[in-house]
Amino acid sequence: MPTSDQVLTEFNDASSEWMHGLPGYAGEREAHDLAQRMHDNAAAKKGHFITFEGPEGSGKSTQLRLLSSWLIAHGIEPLITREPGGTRISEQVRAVLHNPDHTEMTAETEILLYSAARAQHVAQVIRPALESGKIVLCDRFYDSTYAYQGYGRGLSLEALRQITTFATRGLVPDLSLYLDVPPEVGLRRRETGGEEMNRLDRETLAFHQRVREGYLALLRVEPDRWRTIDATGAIDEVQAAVRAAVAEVIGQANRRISE
Ligand code: ATM
Repeated sequence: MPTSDQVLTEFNDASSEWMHGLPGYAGEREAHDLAQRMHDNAAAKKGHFITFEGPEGSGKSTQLRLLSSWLIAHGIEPLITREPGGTRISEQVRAVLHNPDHTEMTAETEILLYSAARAQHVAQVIRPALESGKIVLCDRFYDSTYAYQGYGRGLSLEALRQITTFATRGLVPDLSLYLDVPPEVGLRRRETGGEEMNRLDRETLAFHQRVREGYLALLRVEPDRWRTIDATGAIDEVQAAVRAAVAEVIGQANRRISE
């Protein structure tokens, strides 16, 4: 039995002997669906991939850290990582992307750089961690690309989907938490929080409103993968909602595995 990684590699080579030898092989679409299911199963049986999404100032990084401490207290050592970043190469790409002086960067360059950082991150850090059974907590993932570059910048969602699938080789989070705050509240928190303002923070309020609408559209398309957390409340209230969502999803997956 090939591993899930081998299946996806083989799928990428349409002339592969192995793919044509698949039981019940009826064409590219079916082979792709089968490869995807095997991939999903492998991920579900081993690690759990949880992503944190939301506008600036939603407090997702703080919530991620608090969740991590809670998991550690329960004997679970998660892998904490972030996008763009998480590897030596991807952190360098992050510095290029977020440098406020890089005002000449085009939207196309921006999406390709985010995707390049992601490809390295998935291959070097996320996929190996999931395959070794870790819970991976990631501060932003590809939904940020759809929200910021797709809805915010107005790039073609179909083009973004293709680039993203190529970069991640089809990896999908098991659970995505959307920490929701109105953009004006988030930007105000960011400005007064003392953190350095990056190139995207300096975008207009209208841009950040489009980003939020983008997230809400993504939630409507895949309601099972998402949980919305109201992030306007106190830190511990938000954390309680985060823990409840994570416990529910990990519990469901564990029940599936033991059945
Ligand atoms: P934080 O690390 O503060 O979440 O900032 C990352 C920034 O990168 C955030 N900007 N703002 N404002 C969103 C942006 N981003 C994208 O535009 N596309 C992406 O694919 C990712 C991962 C992040």
